[in-house]
Amino acid sequence: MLRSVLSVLICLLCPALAAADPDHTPPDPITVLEVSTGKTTMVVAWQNTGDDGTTGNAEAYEVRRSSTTITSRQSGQLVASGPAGTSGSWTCTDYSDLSCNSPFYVAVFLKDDHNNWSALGTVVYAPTQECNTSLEVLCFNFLRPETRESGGELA
Ligand SMILES: [Ca+2]
Repeated sequence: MLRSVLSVLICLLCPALAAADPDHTPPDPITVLEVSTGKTTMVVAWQNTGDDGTTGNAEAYEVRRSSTTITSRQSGQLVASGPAGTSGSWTCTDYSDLSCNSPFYVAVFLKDDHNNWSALGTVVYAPTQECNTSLEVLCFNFLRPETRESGGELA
């Protein structure tokens, strides 16, 4: 009798025990990051890490941009956010209406479903092109050599 009562109590504690041991492992930093620019446009593409390091799938991304270098998640301006792609997949975002011939630094961060944010990864310096060019860029025609080799697609 006592044993069965104890086992019921233990089972009742199971969810509480699980909740007491939340996920403390953030996604790995985004280090595979490619940025290209046109006169007033920018393409930011990155390879997603995971929920725990590179394992599992992260929940959401943030693209941060600044005219000076980015040293932490808070030091860049939030310019885009959305659901993270699966681990190892690429996500591409693009931007328009930027000032030509202007300095931009870009970094991407991922968070998991326990609000653990990835540390700072690669920061890319990507100034927009000269004002006398007509070159513009879009995710649509941003194809990476490694994606073509693997047959993968942009997320
Ligand atoms: Ca995690």
